[in-house]
Amino acid sequence: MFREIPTVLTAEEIIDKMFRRAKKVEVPLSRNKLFMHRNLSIAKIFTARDVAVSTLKRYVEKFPYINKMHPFYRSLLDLLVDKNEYKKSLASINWAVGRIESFADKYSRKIRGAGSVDDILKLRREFYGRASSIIKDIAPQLRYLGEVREVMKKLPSIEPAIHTIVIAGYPNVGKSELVKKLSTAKPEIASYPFTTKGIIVGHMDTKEGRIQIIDTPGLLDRPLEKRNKIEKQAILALRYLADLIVFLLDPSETCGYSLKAQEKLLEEIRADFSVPILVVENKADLLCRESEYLKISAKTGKGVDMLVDLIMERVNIHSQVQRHL
Ligand SMILES: Nc1nc2c(ncn2[C@@H]2O[C@H](COP(=O)(O)OP(=O)(O)OP(=O)(O)O)[C@@H](O)[C@H]2O)c(=O)[nH]1
Ligand SMILES: [Mg+2]
Repeated sequence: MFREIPTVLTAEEIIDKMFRRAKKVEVPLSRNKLFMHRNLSIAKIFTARDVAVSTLKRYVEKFPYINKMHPFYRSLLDLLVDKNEYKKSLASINWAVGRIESFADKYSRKIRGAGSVDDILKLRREFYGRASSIIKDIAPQLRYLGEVREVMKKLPSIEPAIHTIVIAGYPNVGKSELVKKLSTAKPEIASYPFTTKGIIVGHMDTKEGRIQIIDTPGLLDRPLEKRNKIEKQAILALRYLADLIVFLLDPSETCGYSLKAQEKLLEEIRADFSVPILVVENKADLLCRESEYLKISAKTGKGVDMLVDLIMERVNIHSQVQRHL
């Protein structure tokens, strides 16, 4: 989705590109020196203008409008970039385009009326100076857009229209291990908490079509205002994407957190989200307690087939409800 955003050049790079192209411009030789210099300088000015304008316009066109995005992306970007700064940067770039165009017009007109080669060369240099300083003025905005691009490039590619299962739970309970078993995603798995730092998307191909499986960063049981940016991404996935939440508990407590704390988080999630929740106990190879929940081991694969059946049951019910709506 965000792959089309072009690399953002620095102000210096744009200026270099502008002059490099202008330098190559040639016009047919003519005995009328004044006429020839006029044509040459105007052609150079227009080339410099075209390079700057096309480079900058592309940014304005290709950087997406945050307000037109799916609410998940809108909220995610709100969390990860300064939306006002982003909008202002694009507006400044648009402003620069207008200024460069109008200076190009003005100086080409002046050159047409110039009476000597010296005047023509002076006017051309003046245009170059003006255009360069406009581009230098927007150097911070170009730098900021470059940073936003890096953030956008790393955003997960979500398809909001397809059925989506979000895997949630405390840190280190085995969410990523499960997502890896269930889907095409290859998340990092490690024996310490907060391994997953963003939303990771995988797919599962089923009879009902493609399903999205989303790995989320671990959540601690604490109020939203205390949550860090990493945890907040998990909350956004639950809020905007989940058709079903698979909530993983780790009764072995090898994750480093008590089962009690994990269950408290589960209750909070039940209270905060009106999405169906499937509670699953992981690490059954280490500990299997008596409870009403499905027991699996994401590591050995035990019980994972059963989990897939349960997920498919929910997907079928959901699809039927949707068909009747
Ligand atoms: N014995 C056993 N270990 C498991 C099982 N599932 C996961 N683990 C281990 O638990 C540790 C954490 O697994 P992850 O999948 O990274 O956990 P996570 O919930 O994604 O963790 P965060 O991304 O930090 O929130 C890793 O060392 C896994 O190998 C399981 O079923 N049995
Ligand atoms: Mg993880």
